[in-house]
Amino acid sequence: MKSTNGVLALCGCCLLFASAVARADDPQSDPHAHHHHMMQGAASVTRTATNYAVPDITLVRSDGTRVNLVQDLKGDPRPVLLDFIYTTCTTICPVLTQTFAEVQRRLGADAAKVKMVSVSIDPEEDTPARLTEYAKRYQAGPQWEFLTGTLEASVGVQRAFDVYRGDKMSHSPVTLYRAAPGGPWIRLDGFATPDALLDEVHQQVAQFSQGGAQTR
Ligand SMILES: [Cu+2]
Repeated sequence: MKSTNGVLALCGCCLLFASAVARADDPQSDPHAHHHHMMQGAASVTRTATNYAVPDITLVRSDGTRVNLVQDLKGDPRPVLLDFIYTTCTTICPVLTQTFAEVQRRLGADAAKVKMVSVSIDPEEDTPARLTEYAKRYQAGPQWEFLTGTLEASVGVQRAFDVYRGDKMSHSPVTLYRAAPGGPWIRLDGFATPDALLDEVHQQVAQFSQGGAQTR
């Protein structure tokens, strides 16, 4: 059962990615070109400003704490990077998570001035303990929280940010960025590079530092 799911997940990701690349780089004769693109993060990224309302949904953080998203995101003045992942994914999610890890590394001490949130789209498998282990694997700092919860809650959050695609096998890479509470979300479809995310974040971090706002 488990291995079957794994195979399906891989195929879903590859098919999805292959079709995305085929659209972007048509004509595309190399059937494995998407793997190269994925490794380099060079596939095209679409950037759009959106007005998603943060859903009033309670999730569970990897440390077991219940977290209401509205309170969590409204009550925090920091810029927010948000993505959706599951820990057993072997295709898209490792790339997204590695990208967040790289952003964290390059921000250095300034990482504390940014909030990073990864929401599991496979909450039944991704227990808080699993997420803790996953976070450790990527050396996630205290500014980066990993959230799970009920399937209903996870789907609700995915719908609120328009990333729900029916099941985890058909997910696509999306990163969301919000500069400040109440502001619009920037949606990056595709594999946003660490450089691209740092570009979004840097100006905000500089302002934030000058304002002397408190960090947690
Ligand atoms: Cu994935």
